[in-house]
Amino acid sequence: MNATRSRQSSGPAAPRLPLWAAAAVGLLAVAAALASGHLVAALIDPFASPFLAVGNTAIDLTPHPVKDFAIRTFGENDKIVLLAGMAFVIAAAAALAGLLSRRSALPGTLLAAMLGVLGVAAVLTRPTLGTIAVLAPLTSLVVGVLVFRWLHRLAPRSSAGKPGADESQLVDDTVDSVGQPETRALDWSVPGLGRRRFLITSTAVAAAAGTTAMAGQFVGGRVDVEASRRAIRLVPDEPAPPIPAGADFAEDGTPTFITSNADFYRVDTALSVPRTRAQDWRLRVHGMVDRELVLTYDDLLNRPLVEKTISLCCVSNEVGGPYISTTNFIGVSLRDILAEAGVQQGSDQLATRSVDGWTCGTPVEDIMKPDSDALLAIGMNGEPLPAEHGFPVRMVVPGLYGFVSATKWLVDAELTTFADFDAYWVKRDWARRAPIKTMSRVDRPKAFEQVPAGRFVAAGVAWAQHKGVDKVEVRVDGGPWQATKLSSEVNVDTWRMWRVELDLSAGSHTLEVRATDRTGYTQTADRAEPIPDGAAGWHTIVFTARP
Ligand SMILES: Nc1nc2c(c(=O)[nH]1)N[C@H]1C(S)=C(S)[C@@H](COP(=O)(O)O)O[C@H]1N2
Ligand SMILES: [Mo]
Repeated sequence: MNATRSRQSSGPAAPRLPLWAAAAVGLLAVAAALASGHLVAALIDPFASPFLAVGNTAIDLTPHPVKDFAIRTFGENDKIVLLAGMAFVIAAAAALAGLLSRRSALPGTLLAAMLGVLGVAAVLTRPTLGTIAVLAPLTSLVVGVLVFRWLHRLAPRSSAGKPGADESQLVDDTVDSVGQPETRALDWSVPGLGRRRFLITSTAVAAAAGTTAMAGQFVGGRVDVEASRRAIRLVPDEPAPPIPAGADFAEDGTPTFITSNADFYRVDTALSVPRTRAQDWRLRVHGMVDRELVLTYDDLLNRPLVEKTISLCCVSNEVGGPYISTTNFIGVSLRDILAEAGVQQGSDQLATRSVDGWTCGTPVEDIMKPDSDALLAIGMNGEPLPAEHGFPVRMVVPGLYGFVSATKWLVDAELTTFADFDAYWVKRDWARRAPIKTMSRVDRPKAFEQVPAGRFVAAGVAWAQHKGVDKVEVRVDGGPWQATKLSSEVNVDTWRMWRVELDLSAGSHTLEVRATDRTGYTQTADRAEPIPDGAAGWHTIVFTARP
């Protein structure tokens, strides 16, 4: 058998795999490799799945302008785009590995092994994966190499230089022990048989890979987060005041005042949403404290539950961007918890960590001030947090951008100093401290929209969390600033809507908006990029009024 194979690959007229078969061998081997690694990962730690580990490493290594571009361009689909892109690159590499191996299985074997080593490296460098997690990419490596060599051996071959070289032929060394190897290997008398056999085997490998990957998904999902969520009833001891009538101008084109959980914007670095059941959740509060605390979900439920209406927004929002939403957060006072732990003199930063390793640094003073509404939040709009928004527990601190305040899937809180610890985005050149900037946005008209000339209602939203929106003004074509009507104020930590009636002549127009907050500050025209501490400038819309 071995003799036969070595003669095939080293002989001067070694037959070649047809292109389609070579590509298929590569693709199937890699599919089998990823699927088996995914299943093993599901048994150890779903994040060890080689595909996900490579993706997560790619996200962490991505320079921020690219990440910014991805968020801007693909929005909340950025992860799907990344996964699809990875799938495409991996498939192309797999097919290439096959094509390079039309004569000998060696190049493909080496490439498969290299992919495996890449997976091992990705898992080893994930901050939250234990060493045992390398079993997943190692499984991929071994399965990938074995399946590659096995299919390569079964694949039909054409003789090099023979006319009609794409006619597949039989090289069936699995029966070598029965027949005579030399003649079987060069037996061209049964065209089609090898091809059929290869197709059947390939289909079986594809089906097995699919089933294995699905089994991995199923087993990995065995932590039934949805069941855990459904079992929780949240009844705040101190409900938020009802939202007054006239809190939004949704009929004029603004968002609704409260964002539904399904529509709430989502920004995070997690390729797959972490799954921790409420009953398994623990939060350790430690560092510069008088006494360390370990809290369970029940501990939180046994505290006074408050409900606060808060607008959360993302620092990577461009001027006019969509990454702001408003909800009724339910949670417990973070100030009370830190007070119980006893924050020591000199600690100015609360470093928090999510179960997937993401970190965040929040000024202690923002949490500890007397009227603080900083929360360990467990609910949104009456429901337990949706998995994508941090179930079971996240942090919320009104007035600060999410990246310095809103840790989802929270598991660790350490009192420290800004001198001693840099969080995830700070290491990537974003600001250490990032209060939300006073901002306004035009929602109607949309950029380049065609609207009827004459009377037209423009509308939008403004926010200045923790300060309050005092007024919003617009101007058309660089004319005088004119006042707009504001919606009923809910509280200073939420957005406010504006609307204004314009009289438009036919033609092209520019509409600009600016907000003034309760400190008396008015937004200026000076543009700033989102990095390092939030975008600034007037949202400006160009549109057309048609007669
Ligand atoms: N674990 C974790 N928490 C996180 C992030 C993250 O990447 N990982 N992103 C933060 C950022 S940048 C923002 S703007 C908010 C967004 O919260 P949301 O997705 O619920 O709207 O979550 C914050 N919390
Ligand atoms: Mo953000």
